[in-house]
Amino acid sequence: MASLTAKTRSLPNILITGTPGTGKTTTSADIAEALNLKHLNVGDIVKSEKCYESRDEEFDSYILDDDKLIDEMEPMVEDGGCVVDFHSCEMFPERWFDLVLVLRANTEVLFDRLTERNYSEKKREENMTAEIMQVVAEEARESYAEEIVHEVQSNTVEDMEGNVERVKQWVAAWKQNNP
Ligand code: DAT
Repeated sequence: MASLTAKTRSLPNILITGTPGTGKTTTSADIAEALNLKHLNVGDIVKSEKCYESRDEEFDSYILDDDKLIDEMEPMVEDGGCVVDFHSCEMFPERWFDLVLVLRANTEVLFDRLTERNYSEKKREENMTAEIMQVVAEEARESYAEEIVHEVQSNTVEDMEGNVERVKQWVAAWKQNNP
């Protein structure tokens, strides 16, 4: 059976992406709770379903098995209603998502969050450089239609509340347009 597309999903799928520490998991959990959607933490799926080829000790990260990950996730997302939370976005099929939010954080804010998380200096530097270079934002713009990608600030609690509110309004509009 062909996969469902935006036209046949009864609820939208939302991708929350950004450099580690920008607030994806916290924001995704809030959105899922506020809208009664399913929060899919892709990092957890990668580990629990072993969707990796190997582990990169130096960077304390996994080398993904993209095909396995997509196969595992396809049935989870096909009916819609998912908030997908991951620090990368280019491996997902474009048709999965109706909205892509790229969370951004200032350098000092990210430094503090990653330090609190006990990241090694190397991993912290790598992620801060990625944020400064806008790696995830570029990746999102290259992978999805321009009009569905929104870059938003995630430095403060007020930012986060505003982002959740914005998604609530967007979902309400989506429902009206996709009765
Ligand atoms: P990510 O999933 O992107 O790695 P997270 O949701 O785990 O990030 O957040 C990292 C830490 O920063 C966590 O302690 C919650 C805090 N945080 C995230 N977004 C925030 C925001 N907009 N304002 C204040 N604190 C935030």
